Formats: sequence, structure tokens, C-alpha cells
Amino acid sequence: MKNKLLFLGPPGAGKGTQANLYCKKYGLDHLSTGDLLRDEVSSGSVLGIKAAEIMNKGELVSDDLVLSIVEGRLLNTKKGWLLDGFPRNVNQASSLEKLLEKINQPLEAVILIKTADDYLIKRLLERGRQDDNEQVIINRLKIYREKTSPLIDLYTKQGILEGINGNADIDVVFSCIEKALG
Ligand code: B4P
Repeated sequence: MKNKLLFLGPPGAGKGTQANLYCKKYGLDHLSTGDLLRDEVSSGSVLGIKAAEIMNKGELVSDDLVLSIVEGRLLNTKKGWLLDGFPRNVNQASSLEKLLEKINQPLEAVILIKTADDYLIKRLLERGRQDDNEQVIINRLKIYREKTSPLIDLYTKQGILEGINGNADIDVVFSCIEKALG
């Protein structure tokens, strides 16, 4: 079974939702940069205060901060892992590639959760997290298109990307992911 995975998709596509379910069922380490950053924010650290300002505008937190968080976690994982929300730009992707080479654990599959904008906006407004208001959501979608979507091409060329329809109920999307990774 493939156990070095990455879930990719626009904000609100359900990366976190599906990654949680998948990691629980298959016993993988769930590495969500969004969750790790929110932990840093709740700790009230200087880095957390800086990160909160950026996240609340829907921008990307600095690559160095995110990388140091991911590196620490990946170096300590004993089982398989699932990256959720990282990498989010080409620079993070190339740093990840170098890191995975160093630890000799190449990425085995990328799941792209493809979801239409009207679903994304509705889901995020319903969730109502601090960074889930209309103006910030629109900025997050713009940043996804500009900075994150080039990764689709990158992983397609590597032959490891599978696209999944995310415009469906949570359990239906989950079954599609299991099928793609099975
Ligand atoms: P993330 O925490 O990664 O969150 P997200 O992309 O907005 O949402 P996700 O796709 O995980 O949606 P979810 O399952 O929760 O990022 C937040 C911020 O952190 C970023 O804007 C950025 O500032 C920062 N950040 C994170 N990683 C970074 C990085 N690598 N570099 C720099 N900055 C970084 O689902 C959303 C809602 O939809 C939930 O309420 C869920 O219940 C619902 N839902 C999910 N699937 C559904 C379905 N199939 N049907 C109906 N509802 C569904």
C-alpha cells in the first residue's frame, strides 16, 4: 500500500477532512501545515503572532517557517505519512523533494481534490473559521491559482498525480480516494 502521500486542492476542497479520515483508517501520520500553524498561533509565540496576521489575510506564511515545521515532523515519523496543505508553491515543492531525497522516502502518490468554486465558498462560509470570510476566501482562491496550481503540472509530469471529484459527499469522495490509492 502506498503510504507516502500528498493531498492537494484549493482551500475548502476537503484536504483536511479527507486526510483525517484516511490517516485514522490506515494509521499514517497526518502532517497538516494549516493545523500545525494554528497550534503555533494558539501557543501565543512570536512566530504564531506573525503567522496569524498572514493567515487572517489569506496569504501564505513564509516558506522558511513552514519548512522548519515540516522537516522536524518528517524526520521523526516512523510510519507512513500524509502531507496536507504542503507544499503550496514551487519553492516548497523543491525543498520537499530535497528533504525526501535526504531521508530516502520518495513521494508515492498525489491526490488532487478538484472542487468547484461555488462549493468551496459555501463550505468555508459555513465553517466560519477566522480566515473564512468572503474577502479572505477570494484572496485564498487567487493565491491557490497563482502559487499552488503549478504543482498540478509538476506532479502530473512525474506520473504520480490522481484527480478526484471533490463536488460530492464526504464519504463518496473518501471512497474515490481509497480506490485511487488501492
Ligand atoms: P489549511 O488549514 O490548509 O486549510 P484550507 O486549505 O483552507 O482547507 P481544506 O482543504 O483542508 O478544507 P477542509 O477539509 O477543512 O490552510 C489555512 C491557511 O494556513 C492558509 O490560507 C495559509 O495562510 C496557511 N498555510 C497552510 N499551509 C501553508 C503552507 N504550506 N505554506 C504557507 N502557508 C500555509 O474543509 C473545509 C470545510 O468543508 C469543512 O467545514 C468541512 O467539514 C467541509 N467539507 C469538506 N469536505 C466536504 C464535502 N465533501 N461536502 C461538504 N462539506 C465538506
